[in-house]
Amino acid sequence: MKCSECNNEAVIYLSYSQKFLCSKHLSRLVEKRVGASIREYGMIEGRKRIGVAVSGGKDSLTMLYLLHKLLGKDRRLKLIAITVDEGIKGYRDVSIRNARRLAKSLGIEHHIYKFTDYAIPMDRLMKHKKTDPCSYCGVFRRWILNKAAGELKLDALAIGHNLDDIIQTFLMNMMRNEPLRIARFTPNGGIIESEAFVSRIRPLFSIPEREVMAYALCNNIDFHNGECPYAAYALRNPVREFLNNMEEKYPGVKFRVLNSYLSVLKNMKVPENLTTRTCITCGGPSSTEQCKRCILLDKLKKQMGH
Ligand code: Q46
Ligand code: ZN
Ligand code: ZN
Repeated sequence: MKCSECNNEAVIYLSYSQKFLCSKHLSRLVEKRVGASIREYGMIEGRKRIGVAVSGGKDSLTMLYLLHKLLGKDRRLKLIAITVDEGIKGYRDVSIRNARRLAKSLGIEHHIYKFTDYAIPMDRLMKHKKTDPCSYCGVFRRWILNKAAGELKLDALAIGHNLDDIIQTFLMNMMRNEPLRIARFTPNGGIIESEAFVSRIRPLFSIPEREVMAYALCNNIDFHNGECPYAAYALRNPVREFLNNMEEKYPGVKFRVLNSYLSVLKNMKVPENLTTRTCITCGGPSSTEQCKRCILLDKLKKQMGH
């Protein structure tokens, strides 16, 4: 098939716009849309030091590549890549190499923060606990990223969530009746996120997963394609499947869900009683006396006999 915009061979068909696109035109579309999202949501306005969370997978490396391409020439800005090493052998140790390679080739400073230093490595933890790895992992990773943001004096932290991730999370938060989480998971920091937490920006929020994948392949981004051995998303998998089936039957449905989500966000009221305190153990921000990471860590250490 030929590209709908030129005579080149097409690499992807976009059913929502009924277009075939070649590598050049797909790249142009993605870059234009990401640039527009960054501007529309003021993701870098007034910010100088932008952290980029890179795991080494396709989304985060595409995000690093794109941010460098779109913003790299702006001398007022500094991009700093951060990888969290959760201590998962055969998975994260491999993907870290991809992250390191790309950061190095783009000339971007790269820092690695390890669970071994601030939490319990996932491989060790999973020898004792067999349930719900991602909830432990998520609490520790969030704490570490916030600590990294403080140490590296970041004004914002870019997270590589694509359109599919965003709408899956939106539906999951509705299914769990977690309206506050909907408010927190925004393209540009959370409307209820306290100032004690670094603002998270999501430059890929309007790019469907398959377009991120196509962009990475077309631009020779050398990403790690493995899956975490503990990826046990009980709810995410059926939600992903449901949305993919809907998109196949009704092209454009994913964008419509995204737009509903953005409208809901605009109309959400900010709760007033969300005060931030200081964790008595680590000194980090917390809504309770001790932060979630420290509570978990104490509990796990006791259970694991430390
Ligand atoms: S690393 Fe950690 Fe993920 Fe593995 S244990 Fe779950 S949250 S799946 S991105
Ligand atoms: Zn073309
Ligand atoms: Zn703490």
